[in-house]
Amino acid sequence: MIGPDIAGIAQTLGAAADNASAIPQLAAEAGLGVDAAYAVQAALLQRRLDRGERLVGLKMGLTSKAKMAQVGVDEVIWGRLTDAMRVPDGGSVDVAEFIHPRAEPEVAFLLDRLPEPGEPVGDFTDAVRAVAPAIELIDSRYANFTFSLPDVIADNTSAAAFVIGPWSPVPDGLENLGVLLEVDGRVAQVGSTAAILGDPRRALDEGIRLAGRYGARMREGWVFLAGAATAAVPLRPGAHVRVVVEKLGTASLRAS
Ligand code: OOG
Ligand code: MG
Repeated sequence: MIGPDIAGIAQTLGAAADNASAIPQLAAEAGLGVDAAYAVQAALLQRRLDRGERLVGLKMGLTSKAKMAQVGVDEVIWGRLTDAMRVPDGGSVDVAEFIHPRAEPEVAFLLDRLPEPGEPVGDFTDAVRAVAPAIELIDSRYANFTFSLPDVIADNTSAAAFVIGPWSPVPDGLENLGVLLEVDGRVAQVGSTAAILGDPRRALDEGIRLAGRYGARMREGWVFLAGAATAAVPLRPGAHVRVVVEKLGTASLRAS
């Protein structure tokens, strides 16, 4: 049997991102299952590496009920982050470079020594050097931000850009810190790090386990986004977005 055209699908999704132009969902028609969707994601990463980008980390998706409900997919997923996706804290993004970007509040981990795949993270403070408030910009390449599980995996879990605030040592009570997402000084979303799998540390265990299944290993010095604590909000031109995480401080970006 001839399988789905992994390279062709990666090309279609990569071009949609490059041109900021939405495409129809494709997994059902192409017969793309979850394993093949991760193969598309790997091919999309290779496309970025071929043009000189560097792999700098990994992100989790749909680790909170609020996110699962917003997009109608209820499985934890993971994607790849490259240096070209990073926006400096307080920096700006041009919304015209995206299709229908949304911002969401996250916590980021700076990875240190990680266990072998299949091993649980024993001591979190050995595995994680520092923690930071973060903003993820997601931008599904599918029309109307509507997709199935394999569609969103193939689309590198809607990853588009990310901002990392100041790093702090792992604080006490990481499992339940207040999270705010503000747009133009107004609170748009309120949540807690507890929304992230009950404890964002669990997202790291899940990331090691899920990515390990596909031979992806995280490395010292990488960034890890644990997944949004609340639903995402549309990013409009001119907006100033700020994420506040209790004990960790803020991360912000401006949209032009
Ligand atoms: C999928 C990506 C989800 C998160 O933090 O839950 C994600 C999407 O919502 O388009 O990044
Ligand atoms: Mg996210």
